[in-house]
Amino acid sequence: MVGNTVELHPKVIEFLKEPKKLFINGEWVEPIEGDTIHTINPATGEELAIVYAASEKDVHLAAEAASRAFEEGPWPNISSAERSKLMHKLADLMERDMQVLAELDTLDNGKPMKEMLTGDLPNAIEQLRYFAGWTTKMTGQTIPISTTHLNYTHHEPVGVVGQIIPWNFPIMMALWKIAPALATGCTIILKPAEQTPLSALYLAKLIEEAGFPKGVVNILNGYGKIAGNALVKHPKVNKIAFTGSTPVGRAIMKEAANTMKRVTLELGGKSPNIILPDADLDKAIPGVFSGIMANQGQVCCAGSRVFIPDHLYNQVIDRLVDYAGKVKLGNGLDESTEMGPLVSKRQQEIVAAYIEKGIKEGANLLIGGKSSDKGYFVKPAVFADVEDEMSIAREEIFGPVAAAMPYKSIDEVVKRANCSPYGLAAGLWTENLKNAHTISRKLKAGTVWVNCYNITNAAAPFGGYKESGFGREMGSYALNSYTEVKSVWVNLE
Ligand code: TXE
Repeated sequence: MVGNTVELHPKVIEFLKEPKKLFINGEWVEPIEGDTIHTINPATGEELAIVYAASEKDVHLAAEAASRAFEEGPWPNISSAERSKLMHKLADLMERDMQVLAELDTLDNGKPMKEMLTGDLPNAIEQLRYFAGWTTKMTGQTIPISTTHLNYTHHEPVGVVGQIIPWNFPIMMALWKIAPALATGCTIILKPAEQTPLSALYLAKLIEEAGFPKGVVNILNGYGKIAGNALVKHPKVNKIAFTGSTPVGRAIMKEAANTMKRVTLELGGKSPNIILPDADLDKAIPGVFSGIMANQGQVCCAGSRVFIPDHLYNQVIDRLVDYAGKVKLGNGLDESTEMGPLVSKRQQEIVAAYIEKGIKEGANLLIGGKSSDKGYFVKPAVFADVEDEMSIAREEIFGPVAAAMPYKSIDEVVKRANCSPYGLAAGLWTENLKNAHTISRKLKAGTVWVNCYNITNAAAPFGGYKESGFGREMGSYALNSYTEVKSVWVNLE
C-alpha cells in the first residue's frame, strides 16, 4: 500500500536532527523539568523525533514573557502598519519554506502532501495576509451623545492569549489562531497538539527570522493536561482560544471562570450533509464523499451524516461505495496518495471501535474499515441502514466513516439534521434556489455549504452553534474575539 515517497527536503532532514526546544521570549530553551514527547510517523509507526514538553513552570515563564512583551514594548508602541509588515514578512517566509512545512506536517500527521500544498498551507499563509490587512483598518466609533459630551470607542487588544490547537491541520490551525491575535496587537503562547509538534516549532524559527520582538509569540509543545491546563489557569493569560474536543472545551470553560478569562471554543461536530431530490447527483455524490473523507475524516466539520431522499438512496450509496473502493491509500509523501493514515494508533483504534459498534447496533457496513497494513490506516467506510439513535449517527467519529440515511420529506430531514447536540456545519445539495436559501436558514449550524463542502477562507467566519463551541475564527468577526472595547467619555462643557 505504501508507495514511493519523495526525498525529504534538506531543511527537513536538518530540522529533524536538531534538539526541539521551547520557544520562550525569543529564546530556544530546555524545559525546567526536562519532559519529552515522542512523535510518531503514522504512515510507518516509527518514531520521528523527540520533542521537549513544557511543564507548568515553563508555561509560567512564557506567560511572564508574553505579559512583559504586551505591557512594555516595543510591541505595544509599534504602529499598526509596522505590525502588518511583520505579518507579511512571516507570510513570505512561509511561502519560501512551503515544501518544508508541508513535509513536516505530512510526516507528523500523515496527510497527503498534495493537500498540504494546495489546501492547508495556502490557507494558513492567507490568514497572515488577510489579517495583516486589518491592522490598519480596525477603528472604533464616534458616538454623538450631545453637544456637551463626546463618546468614542477604542478596540484594544485583549492581552496575552493562550492558544491551544489540535493535530488535524497543524500548521493551518496555528495560523488561524496566531494571525488575528497578531493583527490586534495581542501577545501569544501557542501550544500545539502533542501528536503533531513539529511544524509549529519550524514556524517559531520563521517568527524569529521575521524579526518579531521577543516574547510576542511563544511556542511551547507539551501535554494538554499539563501545559494546556497551566495556560488555562495562569492569571496572566487573558484569553484562551481552543480548538479540540467538546469534553476538553467544557473543562476549559469551567477552569477559565476562575480567572474570568475570555474564551473561544471550536469543538466537535456531527454535521449533516443533505442531498435534496432536486440535486445534481454528479456533483452532489463526489461532494458528499469528499465532505466526509477529506483529511481521513479527521475534520471537525466533516459531513458524516449523509441524508439521501428515499427514492435515490440505493443509487447514491452504490456510487459512494464505488468512490470509496477507488481511493488510493498510502504514505502522504507519495505524490499519488489520495488518503493517508490516521494521526495515531489511538485514533485508528477509536475509529475501528466505532465501526465495530455500528455493525453491532445493526447498521450495514458496505465497504471499508481498519487496514491491517503497517501504519495507522483506515479504509474509507460507508454504512447503510443507519438510524438516528445509533452511536455512529450521533457521536463524532473523527475518521473516514460515512453514515448514510434515507429520508422522505424536507421537513423531516431538516428536523433530523438539527437533532444533534452539535451545530458546527451542514451541507445542502440542490439546484433549487428557493430550497437553498430557505433550508440553509433553518439549519442550526455555524456554516452551511450549498453545493460545496469544507471550504474555508480567511475572510469568511467559521465557528459553531450549540456544543460545537462559540466565537468565530476568520473574517472580521475574529477581531472581536481578540479585542476589548473601551468607551471614552469627554465632557465638553
Ligand atoms: O482532543 P483534545 P484529542 C475530537 C475528535 C477526536 C477527539 C479526541 O472527536 O477523536 O476530539 O482528540 C489539548 N487543558 N477533536 O484527544 O484532547 C491537547 O493537548 C488544556 C475535534 O486529540 O481535545 C491538544 O492540544 N488543553 C477537534 C488539544 O487540547 C488540553 C480536533 C486537543 O486535544 C487539555 C481534535 C486540558 N485539560 C479533536 N486536554 C476539532 N474541533 O477540530 C487536552 N488539551
